[in-house]
Amino acid sequence: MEIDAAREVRTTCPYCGVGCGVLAKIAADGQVSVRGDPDHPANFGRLCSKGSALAETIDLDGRLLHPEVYGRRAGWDEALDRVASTFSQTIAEHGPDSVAFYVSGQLLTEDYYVANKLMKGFVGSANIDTNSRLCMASSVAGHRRAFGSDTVPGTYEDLELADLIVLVGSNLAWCHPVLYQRIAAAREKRPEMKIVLIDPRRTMTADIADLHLAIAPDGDVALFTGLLAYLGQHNALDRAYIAEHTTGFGQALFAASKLDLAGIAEATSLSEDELGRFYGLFARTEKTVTVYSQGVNQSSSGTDKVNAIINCHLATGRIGKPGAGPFSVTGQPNAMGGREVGGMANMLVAHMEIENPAHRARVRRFWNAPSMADKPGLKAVDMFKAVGDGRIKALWIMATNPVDSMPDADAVEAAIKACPFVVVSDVLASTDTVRHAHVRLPATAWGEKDGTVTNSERRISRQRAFLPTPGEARPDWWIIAEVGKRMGFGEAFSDASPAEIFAEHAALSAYENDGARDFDIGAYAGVDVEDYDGLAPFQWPAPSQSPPTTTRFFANGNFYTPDGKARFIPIRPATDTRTDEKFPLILNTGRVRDHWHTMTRTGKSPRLSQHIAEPFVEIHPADAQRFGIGDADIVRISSPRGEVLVRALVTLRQRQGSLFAPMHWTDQFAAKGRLDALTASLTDPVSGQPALKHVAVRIEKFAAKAFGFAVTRERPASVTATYWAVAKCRGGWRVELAFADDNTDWAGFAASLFGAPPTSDTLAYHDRDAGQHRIAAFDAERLQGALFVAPGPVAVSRGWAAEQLEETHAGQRERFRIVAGRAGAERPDAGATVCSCFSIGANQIAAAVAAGCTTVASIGETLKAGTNCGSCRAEIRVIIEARRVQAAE
Ligand SMILES: Nc1nc2c(c(=O)[nH]1)N[C@H]1C(S)=C(S)[C@@H](COP(=O)(O)OP(=O)(O)OC[C@H]3O[C@@H](n4cnc5c(=O)[nH]c(N)nc54)[C@H](O)[C@@H]3O)O[C@H]1N2
Ligand SMILES: Nc1nc2c(c(=O)[nH]1)N[C@H]1C(S)=C(S)[C@@H](COP(=O)(O)OP(=O)(O)OC[C@H]3O[C@@H](n4cnc5c(=O)[nH]c(N)nc54)[C@H](O)[C@@H]3O)O[C@H]1N2
Ligand code: SF4
Ligand SMILES: [Mo]
Repeated sequence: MEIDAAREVRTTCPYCGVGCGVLAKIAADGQVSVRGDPDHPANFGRLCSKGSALAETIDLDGRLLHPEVYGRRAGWDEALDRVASTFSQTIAEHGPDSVAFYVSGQLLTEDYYVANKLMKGFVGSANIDTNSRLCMASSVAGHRRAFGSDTVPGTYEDLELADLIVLVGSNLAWCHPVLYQRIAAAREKRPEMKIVLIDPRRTMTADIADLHLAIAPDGDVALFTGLLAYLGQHNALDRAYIAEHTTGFGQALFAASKLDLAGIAEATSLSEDELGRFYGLFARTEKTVTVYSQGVNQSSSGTDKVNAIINCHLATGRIGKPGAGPFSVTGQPNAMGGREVGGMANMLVAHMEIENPAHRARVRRFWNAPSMADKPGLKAVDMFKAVGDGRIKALWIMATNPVDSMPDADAVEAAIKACPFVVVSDVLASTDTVRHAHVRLPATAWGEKDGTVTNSERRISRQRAFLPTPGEARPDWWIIAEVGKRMGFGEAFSDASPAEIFAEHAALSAYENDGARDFDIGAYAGVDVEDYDGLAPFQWPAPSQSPPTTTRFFANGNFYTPDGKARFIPIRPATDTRTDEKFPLILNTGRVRDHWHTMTRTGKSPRLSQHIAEPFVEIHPADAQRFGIGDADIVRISSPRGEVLVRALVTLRQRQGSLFAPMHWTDQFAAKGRLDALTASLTDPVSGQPALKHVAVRIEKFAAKAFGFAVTRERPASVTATYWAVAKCRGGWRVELAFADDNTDWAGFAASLFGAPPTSDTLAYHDRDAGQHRIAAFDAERLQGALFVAPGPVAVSRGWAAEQLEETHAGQRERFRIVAGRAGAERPDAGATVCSCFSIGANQIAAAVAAGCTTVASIGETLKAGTNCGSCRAEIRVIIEARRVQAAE
């Protein structure tokens, strides 16, 4: 496409479900810069660390730029014909359920719509499922059980209007940072606003909480059924709302009364006093919003957790009112859009139901579909089992990396490897999933493609292209439509642009609707290319007739059940012990501030890679002692399915008996960091969502003979160490290392790691008795690589070592300083990066505190830290607090 370089293009961030507006600009020299869109109603100009670093992630390094068929470059015609003919042939021989699509909440709505249409209306199977199964499925199921529809009742403004925000299983400070900042700003204006955090770990989000309940893993059902009983006992019910707009209250209350307060205290491992404080606060605060995320959804009781929460809101009539409601926040940029197009195997498009014959008939009419799916398809975990046992013979994966992100990931990888025909559409040439594809299809990436996404508050925004299309990459919707055409469905897949697809999607949402379905954007059914280009962010519902008077749902009932009433779901707390003698600890998994999922994007950014540069596990000091683990040791975590090697981080933020490890590291970035090799395919019985936060494991110290740390100019081609992890830094790469065996040839190892030209000068220091080795190689004045080896975790400053890659080293003195492994006295070690925007480390902040800065604002004035995106403000506050405690001791 033609790109107007002088213009700032209005688009939407491709990361989380907050859905922030972004202004992207290309300067005359081609340099791209981004800033928050001040006019976007999700962020009003703010961006978090990931959004701010978007320009660092759009280079073409590692991109898949041409179609490939069986490992060789092919033209689009050949690749598309091959996909279409193999799918058609498989369907002809084995029936429509022998093929499957596994798609993603990172597809745009238009891509998602076309994929779903092809599978459910034309292939005639519902075997299309999505990574949203791992993410939002329990919320969807809970909404449908209670409301008769998958409706998020509230809006972001409610978070600012609330007097009490309850955050359940959500690390908002790191995972929805701009929402967190909106709450922090609102609370600064209204300090009386209260925040309760319910999370087994003391996360950075605890920084803003008045009360942190370090709940036992999966204690949430007991906690919220207990709350319902408490509301009943303390006359805190909205009896009029219950009578007029709901059914089933009596049974729900009866079920909730199974445990007394002592029983709840035991099931949640919270004290009766803590419970009393939380319950009392909830009971007396009318304007309460309960925000929940993966600590709720990713559980074998996920749907019950959702309904236990919703029950409390229905019982108090706190739903769809300004400042009150249950609020499931979405993870991916288009998790919500995927739900609108019915992207899951048990849904139909436009919030219709696949089990409902009238709905199926309506969609068939609208699409003029030859073979509508007539039953739900396989949900993700079952889908990959069917791939593994040969029932699915052709699989197309789009915009997701299941070899890393599916539970029991080694089994998923084996299934993919065994599948006769695997197609992967991706933007990268090499991911842990792409490596197994028979056909690789190059998709256009963020900044190159056009479409829409829907955020957590049902707001639809445009993603707009501002970069030229690289190589032969094509948008996902085009790729899918071309395959549809080649399978013989030309007429149905003739839409020539995202605008046309969006108009069709909008028309279907209004088709025979008349207020019977929540999702209605009929007002946009007539958009043309020009309207679509200028489309401003809008919230649904947006029906074509009467414009809605409110963007919230259910304040006055009108639920999407046959009788218009909400359903209370009777929920009984149940206990479930997964640990045993062999696997005595519970592994909890999740995210870190500056990485996104399998690091395909954030791993490219030096700024984002510095905050946390290797896979780790958080362990409580008592557990560390029990299992003989020291801080910074390398540890092996094992489950019955697999193992990983990660760095131990001993911390009181972790609960005793539990571990926490992030999901981000893959074979591309670490020797053995694929966390989902450990997780189980145990799922919630209603939603099919896997229980990714509660896995029985054991931990042991990895007996390393030596530890190492290196910086290298080029990315190491291969690393012959038992443990390694690479992270991008400004001048090259940082490499963490540990070795199971004695090594005598450190010079040889260094040479293979650095890949330095033979002309380079090498400087080495060896103290064999002490097990200390340091080797640096220089090419002219530039450092090619430096390796530091020690018998224990290497104590060299990472930031300082990485900086040496960017400096010139003409004199022997500077070169020796590297081999000495010490920053010069005039250059104190900045410490671990806290503020990614300005590269400010923990030691610098601590020094500023020692020099008299006692607030986050004064740190900002002195160091600039925390003054751009603000994502690190919670961490800065923690450092200030820690210093204060030290000073007081
Ligand atoms: N930086 C960053 N942000 C992201 C993403 C990312 O990869 N990186 N991904 C996006 C996506 S797709 C998603 S889905 C969201 C996820 O956003 P979040 O759900 O906020 O993130 P998680 O870290 O997965 O898990 C949240 C918390 O649940 C807690 N938890 C675990 N078990 C329980 C439990 O039994 N009960 C309770 N109450 N809490 C529990 C964990 O300790 C963890 O702190 O983040 C989005 N934003
Ligand atoms: N243990 C554990 N596992 C988890 C979770 C957890 O908390 N714990 N969380 C789960 C959740 S909530 C989620 S959402 C998943 C996320 O897991 P994944 O979806 O597997 O993670 P991503 O790294 O986002 O993968 C996106 C892929 O799409 C590619 N891509 C990017 N843009 C485009 C595009 O425009 N078109 C195409 N075709 N490809 C593109 C990227 O290169 C990348 O390969 O992980 C789940 N797995
Ligand atoms: S909060 Fe951050 S990651 Fe999420 S949409 Fe906004 S800028 Fe992007
Ligand atoms: Mo997610």
